[in-house]
Amino acid sequence: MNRRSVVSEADLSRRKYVLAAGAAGLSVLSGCLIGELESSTENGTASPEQPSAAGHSSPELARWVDELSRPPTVDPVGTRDGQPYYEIEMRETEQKLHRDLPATTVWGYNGQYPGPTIEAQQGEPIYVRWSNALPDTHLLPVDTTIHADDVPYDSTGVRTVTHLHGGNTEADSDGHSQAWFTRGFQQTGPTFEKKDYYYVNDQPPATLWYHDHSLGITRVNVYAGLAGLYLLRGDHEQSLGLPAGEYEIPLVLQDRSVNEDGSLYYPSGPTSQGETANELPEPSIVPQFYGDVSVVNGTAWPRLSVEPRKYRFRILNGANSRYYNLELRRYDESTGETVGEGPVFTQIGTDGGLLSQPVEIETRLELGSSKRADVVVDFADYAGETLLLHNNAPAMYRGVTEKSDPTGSLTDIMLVDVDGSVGGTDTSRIPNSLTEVPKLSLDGVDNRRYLPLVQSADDDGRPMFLLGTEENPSGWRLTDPVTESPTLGETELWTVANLTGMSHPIHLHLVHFQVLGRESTEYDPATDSVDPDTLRDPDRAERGWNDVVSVDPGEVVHLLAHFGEYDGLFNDQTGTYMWHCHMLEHEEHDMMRPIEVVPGTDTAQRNKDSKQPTTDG
Ligand SMILES: [Cu+2]
Repeated sequence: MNRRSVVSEADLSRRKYVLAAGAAGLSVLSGCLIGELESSTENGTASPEQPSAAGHSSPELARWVDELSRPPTVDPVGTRDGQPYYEIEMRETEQKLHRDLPATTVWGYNGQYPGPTIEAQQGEPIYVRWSNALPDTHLLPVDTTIHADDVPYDSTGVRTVTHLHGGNTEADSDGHSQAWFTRGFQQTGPTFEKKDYYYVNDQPPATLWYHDHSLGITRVNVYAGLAGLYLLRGDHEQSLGLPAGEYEIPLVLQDRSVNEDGSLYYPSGPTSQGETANELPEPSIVPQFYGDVSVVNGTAWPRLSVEPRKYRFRILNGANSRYYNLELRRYDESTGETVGEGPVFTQIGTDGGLLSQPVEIETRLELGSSKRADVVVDFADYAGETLLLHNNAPAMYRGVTEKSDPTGSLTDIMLVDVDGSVGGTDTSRIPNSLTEVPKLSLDGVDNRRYLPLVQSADDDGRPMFLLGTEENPSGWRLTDPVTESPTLGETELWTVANLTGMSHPIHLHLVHFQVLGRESTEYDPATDSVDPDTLRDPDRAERGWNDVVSVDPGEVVHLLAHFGEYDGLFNDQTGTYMWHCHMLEHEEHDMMRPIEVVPGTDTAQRNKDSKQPTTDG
């Protein structure tokens, strides 16, 4: 069942109100919206020929002329304390994104875009030295007013810091946004602690990824190419018989805009998007970014050849702002038309690891920015056919504004050619039972928080989104005092209420949470209790460990998060982490807040008792 099909009338009336409020500020981006406010929020499939949000159109590129490439895996360079030690250097490089485009200057980990895949094993810690060999100045427009009090924009060198997204990681290795460093560690940010990051890998096997998280320039650092996958594997998971080796393929989905000379295009401000704006800084941050070129694993509109058998795909939404809502469709390449349904996605895992049971995705696979899906697709019935990986998520996802979306959908993502015959016998399988996912329950909750997502404006009158609390529903800035200080060993209920005009993918560092359920923003934390029986259930594919949750406009999502080891899974950590919207333009301005995990009274004993787990979840 698609949870979105069960929105009450009350939801809808409330939704109109909040959307009207939220849309006002968005007009800076997309011009006149008011006539569209009453239109339905159903997804439409817009023409892919529409220009990008920035009023910039990338050159016409022939589709499906380049093969999909697979990011290489990276080997350790040695050991440290008996554990694998990696050195991964960020540097500028030139890379062909498309046959007909000149090479594009990108930034890549080890000079590769996307970065090389780190393959780690559950229970085996690794060290990584992320080093910075980037040029003195940025490749893309940088708005020096964003966190201007905390960021030395006038100093030489590009600031970077790498966050392992989904890692249950010690705070000093988490990639705090102010733990940045410049080339050769010449200059370091106020929370910088160490050069060699330590990943304990004491969590269920999962599809993690790493990316830049540097304060004020995360959006442009990631856009320049600083992102890669981190696959945490486990003995149990590897014994399941899932498709493996050449039949396991990562798909890093991104949208980009390019210029005729092949260079990356990123808008220097909303004024360059064709709107009238007040006097804005130059460059100025844009509220959202939507590119008009689909890039998968660093190649524009690629095609992939598969055998008619099962494949495992590790799909990451690595886009700055864009949502993807995916399905495979039969495709007639001579007409460019889709001609029927293709194979379904069988989802076996989400952000934090395997689901307990496989889930057939009956509608579409929704991925907000930074969300991962571990899926199996069986191409056996499609021998000799061509399939299109099709997206119908508009920009400004699930807001009324999506109908006036100036970018349209980026509908065509990737082409899949299914060979006429299978190379060998397909012995892979999808077991009915994948793992045990211990349940977090409302009964075990020690502390509750109400966290509204709200729209605001900055001193220049630019729209911005903030995270609030029950005490301050109008929202906090990033550098306001810490308001979320969970105690190690405790379980919390986080009630996230979206009072803005579009969906936001909300990400917590450190912990993986479970989605208890959803209701409308009629919910009042002062008077209403949370009754699981009256909530809309989480999507079936959400019933595992998540670190990103999509919160639609007018919607409240109740999350259960346990801080520390839980039922033999995860590990105890204290210190400062972040939580934020993962639309990078939102995170930067200013939809990000600290989490300070504080020790509990029995923490010392728990640390003494904790052991490396021998099972994977
Ligand atoms: Cu957001």
